[in-house]
Amino acid sequence: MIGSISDLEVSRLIVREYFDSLQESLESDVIIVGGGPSGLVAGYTLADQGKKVVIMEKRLSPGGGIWGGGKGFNRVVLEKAASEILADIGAEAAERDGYLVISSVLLASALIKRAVESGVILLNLFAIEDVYFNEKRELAGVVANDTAYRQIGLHVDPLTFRSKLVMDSTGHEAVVVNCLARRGILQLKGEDTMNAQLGEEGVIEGTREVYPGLIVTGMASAQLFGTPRMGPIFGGMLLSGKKAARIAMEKLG
Ligand code: 48F
Repeated sequence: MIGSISDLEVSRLIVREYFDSLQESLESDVIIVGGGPSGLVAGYTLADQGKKVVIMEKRLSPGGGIWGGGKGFNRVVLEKAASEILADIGAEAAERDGYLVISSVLLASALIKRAVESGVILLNLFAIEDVYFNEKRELAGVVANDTAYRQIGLHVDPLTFRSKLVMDSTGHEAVVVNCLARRGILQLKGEDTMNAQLGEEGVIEGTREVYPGLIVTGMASAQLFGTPRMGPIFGGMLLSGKKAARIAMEKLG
């Protein structure tokens, strides 16, 4: 027997639980814009160390470019350097010809599960459209709207969320970096042509604080610094998330 159900109580539980965590998310240590591989790894690594982290993802499902594997074939490849991260998230990969190969569905879902269970507040259907500067002109938050309003072109004003640090983890779109670039604060080079070796090295190297309060991760760093794209190899993205979390911890103390 499933027991007796009150439709109203179902609605009440959803509204109460959701708005409690929305209220919590208004002020945090780190807002990570984009729930792809680099953002998810950075998120749970910081939350594990007691930081209050909010990940804002414009789509319904976090996971970014992982789901699509290569050309929609649902497998991704990682360098062995990422094996500790895979063990930590409980996702087993097969070792093949010196690389790790894993189902893209397993990798995406294991990263999402790990992030949510670490205490990250994950807000999906949140599209970041601008940034917030404090009086010292440091980046200190983001301006978020509902993905659906943006898609249908409704004029609805966004809300502001404050944080000590912001990460641009929006991949190829480099949304936060573009907010600064269109004001002439940062110069965007645009990612270079495909080369997995140089691309992976470039992404890790380019993961850093690029403006007071702003750390770039993953492909957003390639967009900013003009390093190559790399296709469906993901070790660099996971390690970029780890590096970003290390930089954030140094800044937050
Ligand atoms: O693109 P994405 O997976 O970022 P990443 O961590 O990883 C890149 C790889 O997936 C792949 C690659 C691998 O070798 O080249 O591309 O750098 O995830 C970025 C996430 O940001 C979300 C987007 O939906 C995706 O899930 N996003 C993009 N724009 C916004 C956003 C926005 N305005 N607001 C919130 N989220």
